[in-house]
Amino acid sequence: MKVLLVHPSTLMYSEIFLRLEPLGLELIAQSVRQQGHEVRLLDLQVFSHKAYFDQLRGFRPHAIGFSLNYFANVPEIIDLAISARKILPKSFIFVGGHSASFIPENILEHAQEAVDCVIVGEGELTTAQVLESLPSASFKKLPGVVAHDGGGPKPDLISDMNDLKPARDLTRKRNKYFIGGFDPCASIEFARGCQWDCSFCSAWTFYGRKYRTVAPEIAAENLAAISEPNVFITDDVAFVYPEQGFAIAGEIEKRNIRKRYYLETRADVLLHNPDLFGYWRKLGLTHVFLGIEAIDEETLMQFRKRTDTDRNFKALEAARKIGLVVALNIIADPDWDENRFEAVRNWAIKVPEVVHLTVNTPYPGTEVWHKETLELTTLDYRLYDIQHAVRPTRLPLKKFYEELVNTQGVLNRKHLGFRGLWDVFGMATSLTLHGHTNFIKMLWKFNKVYNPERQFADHDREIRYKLTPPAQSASPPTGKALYVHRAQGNAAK
Ligand code: B12
Ligand code: SF4
Repeated sequence: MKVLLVHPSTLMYSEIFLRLEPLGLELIAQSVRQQGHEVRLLDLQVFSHKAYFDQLRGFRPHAIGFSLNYFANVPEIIDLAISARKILPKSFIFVGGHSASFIPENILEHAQEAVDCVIVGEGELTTAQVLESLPSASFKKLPGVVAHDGGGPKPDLISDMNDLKPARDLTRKRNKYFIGGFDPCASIEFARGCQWDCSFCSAWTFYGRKYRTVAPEIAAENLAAISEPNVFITDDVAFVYPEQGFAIAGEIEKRNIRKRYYLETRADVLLHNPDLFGYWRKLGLTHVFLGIEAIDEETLMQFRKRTDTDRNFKALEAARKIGLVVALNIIADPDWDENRFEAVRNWAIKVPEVVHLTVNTPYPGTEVWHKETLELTTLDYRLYDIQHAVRPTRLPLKKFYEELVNTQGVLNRKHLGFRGLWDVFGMATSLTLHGHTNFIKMLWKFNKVYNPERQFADHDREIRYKLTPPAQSASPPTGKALYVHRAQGNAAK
């Protein structure tokens, strides 16, 4: 069978900082290829819609799968599926991915007969099973499948992550993938899932609070197979088990692998393991993203972050001592007024870390989505990208965007101050000489992309597909009721 796997376009707001390889889709491509199917992967972050239509007409796939990790991409994917159905009426069309897993029925409803099924949860196993069962309708009973007139039970989590290998050879123009100065950059997975349960996050509901790791030798082998000099580790929280971090580091040293690494982890994981992060610093870890989220206790409690400001600030100190560049995120609440934005600006300017500011956005799949008090001002999927306010703002909406963009601009310029400019200029010159221009293009795009007028105007666009708001309930679902997979957790307390 000929199979085309498609990743949607980037959204402007994230494109300026990074564009990362579609690792999930590469893993699915590999598992399907192992079944003997002929697979092509098209990443619309890099290629145009014209390339998509060329593939439909030239390759004429029997099955077309879309990766829907982000709600903001729902309208684009529905439209692409509808076009595919018109051009290839007999092809099997399916959708999967992180966000798709929380709203499968809504996707089927929007797309009508253009989408045959949604595959919820991890896609490697189920996709291969579904394609294997075609053309019979028995796929509708498989675990993880949601179809128009049927569906199987919740899927199980994949039991062994060591067998998973991404088909990196299927992504073309790989030099387009970058994150900041990591240009070009590949992605790798050392672990899946998260044991914590922050109220605004869907990582734990997707993976059921289970943390699974790749064996150290396999992780190092996978790393050695990457040709790019820079690597983004996709784990939601890297090195929850420090012994895994030490063992992978040992294997890297043994194999003399030399690369630069960027990873995400929690402040308390870093704080408890300075030796581990120091070891990784020596091996090439330079950038760490810490999910700090707030600079006051009350908000951290409200997010159920299970850490406190003291530990967060101590973690920042520890990272500075190790010599890591730390990027952190603060969540701006629609309830913020000018004073609150100013307080965050003042704090962020003083600390040496790279500070990002995003908007508190309730998502399907998170606990806050089901809160009784949830009031939404828009059901436009495209605005659920954490750069727009989808709940009522205390300030007039336009003023809220002015404060937000002004604060983001101040934070961005902070890193382009004298010392920053010097570093960036040096890095930019070296990257230009080496022909890597993604990062340089990004530096000049900020004002074009982050613009309060534009963000405000985004609310007036015509809405063709509407997000379904959560059902109001006196006892909203919590904990395991929110899991995508069958419960198997090893949750953190
Ligand atoms: C890299 C990344 C990005 C990259 C995307 C790169 C890319 N091309 O995929 C960028 C930077 C663009 C990005 C942006 C954002 N991201 Co992001 N991102 C991640 C991250 C860290 C890793 C993704 C990854 O590669 N995972 C590893 C692969 C193997 O997993 P996967 O992609 O989920 O694929 C599996 C399944 O989803 C499924 N699947 C995927 N595709 C398909 C397709 C088919 C057909 C099928 C059947 C199955 C299937 O099977 C795969 C294998 O099991 C995840 C966290 C994480 N650990 O997953 C967050 C994460 C997915 N992002 C998240 C968020 C919130 C965002 C942003 C809103 C904000 C932000 N600052 O991160 C923006 C949204 C942009 C937008 N368009 O609206 C959230 C969840 C989003 C949600 N609920 O909608 C996550 C879970 C992080 C978190 N803990 O909150 N992100
Ligand atoms: S620790 Fe991070 S990944 Fe885990 S639930 Fe909280 S925000 Fe999500």
